[in-house]
Amino acid sequence: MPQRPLHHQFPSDFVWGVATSSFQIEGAAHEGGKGESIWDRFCRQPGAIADASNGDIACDHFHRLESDLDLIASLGVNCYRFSISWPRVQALGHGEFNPGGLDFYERLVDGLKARGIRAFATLNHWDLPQGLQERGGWNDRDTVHRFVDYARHVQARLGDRLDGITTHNEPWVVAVLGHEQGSFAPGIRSRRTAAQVCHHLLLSHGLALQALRADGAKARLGIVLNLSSCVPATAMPEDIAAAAMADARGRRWYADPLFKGRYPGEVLAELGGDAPAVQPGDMAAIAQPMDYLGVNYYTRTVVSAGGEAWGARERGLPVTDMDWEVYAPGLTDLLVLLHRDYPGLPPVYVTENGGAFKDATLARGRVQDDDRIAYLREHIAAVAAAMRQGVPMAGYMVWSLMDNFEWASGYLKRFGIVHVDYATQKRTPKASAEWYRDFLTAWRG
Ligand code: GBH
Repeated sequence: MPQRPLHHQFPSDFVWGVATSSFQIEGAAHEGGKGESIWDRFCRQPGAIADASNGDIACDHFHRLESDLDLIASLGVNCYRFSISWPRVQALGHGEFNPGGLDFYERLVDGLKARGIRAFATLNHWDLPQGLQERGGWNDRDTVHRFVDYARHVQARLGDRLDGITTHNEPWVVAVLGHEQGSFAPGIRSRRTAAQVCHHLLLSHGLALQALRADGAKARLGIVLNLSSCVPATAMPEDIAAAAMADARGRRWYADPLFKGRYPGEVLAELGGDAPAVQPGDMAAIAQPMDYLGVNYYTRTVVSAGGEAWGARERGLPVTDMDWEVYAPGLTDLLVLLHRDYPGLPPVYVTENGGAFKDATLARGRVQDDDRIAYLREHIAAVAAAMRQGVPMAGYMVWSLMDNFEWASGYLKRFGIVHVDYATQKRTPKASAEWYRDFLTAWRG
């Protein structure tokens, strides 16, 4: 059956955005009373960041707010997803809130409103105050309560103007990359710590939702998970079982507590003595009803019982500059799976989707990133396909507005639809930005 043009497959109230995070773009790492974050600290660890860079300047967004707001508006999006730097708001993560710590974000939110753009704020996109890390960080249960205080402080100032508040971005990354593999801040390597950190992240999400609602929340409240569709490498029963286990560890470990109030038993069994300490009432707190679920999707995961011997590139599959496979049907599969597994699933936003591509070269003032355009078009079509299968899709946001600090990859990987020349901080919309703008113009009709 022939489909209508892609832009006609989305309702008029669909949310279209671009996304960023504080540490990756703001810079101004030591200004206005901002405290140190665990990422500021981690970047100083030799070998932690591929190009030995840091977030001190990044995209200098903190000093370029007005022109960056105009840049966002020029794309024709109706939503901007950003994150708030906790140590900018409360230097140590405990004690005094920084006077003026939210001024920058108030200017940002007001600037979005003035341009008719929805504001989706994430409270924790990984840049925990170092002052809390010194007290045990996310492994310490007290951090849960510090997070709730911080969330309430943000809502008290900005809640009347925010359309969405996301508690955490990708708890899997914080737990597993930050505390089990140690490749991200704070660089800890302990499966037991990772499991406890994960529980505290989820608990702080639930308790924050309760507190924000008790305070009269106006914004929609939710969480953002990084999810992937897990497929077995072959039809062998061992590979099928391994894929199911990978799905349990990466998806259900997060979504089951949120939507069913329990951790998947097979993962608890696998963790054994490393399973998190859970207090009475924790699981009910985690399972607060949410106004939306945010899903970050980049690639699928091919799983074999013997572990992944071959990467996607070696298998000859199309990959991005991160070596992540380009596989748009995986997004449809994932969304349909979520809808099937969790009856009453709230509206779903794809809160991040995009790719790093080798497009650093500006030829005659242009970046012709056709691979990124194809990636975005295919994945937007995958969202439409999920919608046709009944998944309650509410929005789609491109990662990222502009090239930025790509965590352990430093500035070597470029995810932006806008090119950033770091020497001059000049922003140049890539062909993909023009494509997105034209697509949105057509959608608006
Ligand atoms: C997001 O993390 C972050 O929210 C964002 O800040 C970041 O800039 C962006 O993605 C791009 O990295 O290693 O082949 O198995 C995404 C993290 C990416 C982690 C995909 C799991 C699996 C790919 N996830 N990754 S692979």
